[in-house]
Amino acid sequence: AAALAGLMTTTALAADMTVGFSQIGSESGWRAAETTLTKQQAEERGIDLKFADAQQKQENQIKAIRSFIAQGVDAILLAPVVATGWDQVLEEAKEAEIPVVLLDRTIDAPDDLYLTAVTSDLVHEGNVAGQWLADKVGDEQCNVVELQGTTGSSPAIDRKKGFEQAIADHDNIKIVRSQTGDFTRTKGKEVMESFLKAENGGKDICALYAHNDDMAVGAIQAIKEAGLKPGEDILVVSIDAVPDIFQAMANGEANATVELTPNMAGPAFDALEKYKADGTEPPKWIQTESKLYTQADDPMKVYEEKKNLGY
Ligand code: GYE
Repeated sequence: AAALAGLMTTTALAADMTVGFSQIGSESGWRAAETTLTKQQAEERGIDLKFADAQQKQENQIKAIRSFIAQGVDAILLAPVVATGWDQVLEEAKEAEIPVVLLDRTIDAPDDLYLTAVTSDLVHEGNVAGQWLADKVGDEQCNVVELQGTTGSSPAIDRKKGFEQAIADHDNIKIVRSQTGDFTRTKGKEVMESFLKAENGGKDICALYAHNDDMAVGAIQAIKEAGLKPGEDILVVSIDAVPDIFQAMANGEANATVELTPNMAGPAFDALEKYKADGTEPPKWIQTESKLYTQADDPMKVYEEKKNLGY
């Protein structure tokens, strides 16, 4: 009887909850780590995870959400590639009484269309990056080039806003060029090449602010190919704290990064399990921490630690 009971429990656990996950894609090392950790957490918790990769297209995310609704999943995780255009499909999820949890990005929609959003304070991340640069350059003239994240995404909008807030009182610091690199290494390199050409071969550029480390790593390659020293001739500050930026810091080629945890699924699954168990509504925003890392923080030690965290 005990053995059978044990079997029953295991079976029951396996069917505990079915969750559909509409993931943006794998545009960055950070996003790939988020996917790995989400799958690991689902496995550990006996959650049946239905995974859909949208290749960074909103229409694919909307299709995936509709398919999850049709399958009658218990809950949906959504990392929304852009901030607008979700109302209709989230209304359909609400109609079907399927709770939606947003991961790592927010949307411009009434907050009764989602259970909670698990994200960092994206404006604060931009603030921290801008403050670091202001402290670093003091009163020196500093022309900045900016690699923005995906156009229309909440991180691109908010990280820009936060950085501009932080440098607003420093007339010596100016953003002279700003363009999207779509959060990827390839595009980050390409756009940085155009910035270098447009700015006297890069001699007039004091610093790069990249909305994520992957674009910064691509840009570092471009700066080296232009015969300049990243991290010295052109300061490099970015966001995510993925392992490779610590490798660059150890080489003196990057200066600072603001950490974004890839473990958004932990708090998301906690909130969903509680909501399912006793109807407890979580807060509409579950905020994850942001921490500044610089070359002074033993980058190779951090690199080794990060390498075991799903990257
Ligand atoms: O910084 C970047 C990914 O949505 C905040 O998306 C996230 C961003 C992250 O492409 O690496």
